[in-house]
Amino acid sequence: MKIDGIVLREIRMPLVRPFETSFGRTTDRRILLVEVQSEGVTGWGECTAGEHASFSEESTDTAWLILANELVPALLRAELDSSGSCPKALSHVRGNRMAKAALENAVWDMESQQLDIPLAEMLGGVRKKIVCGVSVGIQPSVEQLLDIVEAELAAGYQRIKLKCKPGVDVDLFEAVRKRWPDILLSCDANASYRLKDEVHLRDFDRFKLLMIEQPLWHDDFYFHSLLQRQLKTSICLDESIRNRRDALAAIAMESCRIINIKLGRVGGFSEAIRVHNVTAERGVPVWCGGMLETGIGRSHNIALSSLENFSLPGDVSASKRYWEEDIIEPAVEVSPKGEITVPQIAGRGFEVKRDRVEKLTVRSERFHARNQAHSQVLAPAKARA
Ligand code: OSB
Ligand code: MG
Repeated sequence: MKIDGIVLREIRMPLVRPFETSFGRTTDRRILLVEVQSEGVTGWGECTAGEHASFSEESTDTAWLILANELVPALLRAELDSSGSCPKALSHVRGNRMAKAALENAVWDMESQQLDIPLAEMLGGVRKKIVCGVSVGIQPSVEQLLDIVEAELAAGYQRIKLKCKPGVDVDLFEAVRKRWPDILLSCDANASYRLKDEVHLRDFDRFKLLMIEQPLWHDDFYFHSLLQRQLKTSICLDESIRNRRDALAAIAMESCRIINIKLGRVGGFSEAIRVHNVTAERGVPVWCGGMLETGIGRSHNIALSSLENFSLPGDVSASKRYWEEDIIEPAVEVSPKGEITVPQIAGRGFEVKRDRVEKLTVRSERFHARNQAHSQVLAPAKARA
């Protein structure tokens, strides 16, 4: 597999509405995109690191640094025989999984086009349609939350996940359950509770939630296992699961009964497939998480969600929930039944709108294969401001 060049770029895009979690509020995204070029074909990757190192240790800026200084040069030096050999080529760098995923996923994207098969098929996907849920951020009032839930249910979404934190939890569940007693409902605490909250978390059981996502520390298994014993509601781990071994540990310790797989958080498609396979073998259902991605990351999430054990509705939803205008064509759409059709054409199945990407770019850097000379191209000062 011959890689001719790699381009890193940062684009800026405002969200259609702010997204608030227990760790902060996002209004404008700074997104790092990776382009891998090989024999006339371009594969795209999207880094899911946030603007701040709050969800994980990575941010847009740390990912840029590690890609430019370590990962891109290493990949250009490596002799790859397939996308699956990327992790080995990058293994001398510890952590930085979101940066690695952006690069590795671009290679998968590229290879699926060269092999002329759908990306989903290349990953081993079997589902023709994926089931969609939504993640609803913390709202200024319960009334506003109810309006959003009503609109999402009317749009067909099959599961509603409410972001919560200490002080913003049971009131929301009570209001939503009163109006919709039977919907699939879950919550995501993003690591905001502590062991002293155990009695309070036990009280969540009365809302018949499908799961409580990451109630305790972002890096914990043991205390989640103690908590899970005290709860009827299933715990789902997100932040804690970085790789297949973590999934094995969490399952063995009974820290959770459901796992959320995020491509960036586990370091790319290769590790995501390994986590998927080990959960499938052990009968633990999974679903695909989201990180406010543009259409590039979104299309990769769709391909991943086509694997067999993605049996619960994921956080992969329509482009228009996040963007006025996405950077892919067509935009990701969700049917009135709350499903996305997995593209059956070669590659990711959505064209990247290059003109739009160029317009949104605030910085870019190009790396060439042979001598690794690279050029830095800055957008006009106006775009950067
Ligand atoms: O924990 O799932 C999370 C967004 C940013 C950081 C963490 C999370 C999220 C989401 C967004 O829930 C889900 C989406 O992209 O639709
Ligand atoms: Mg989560």
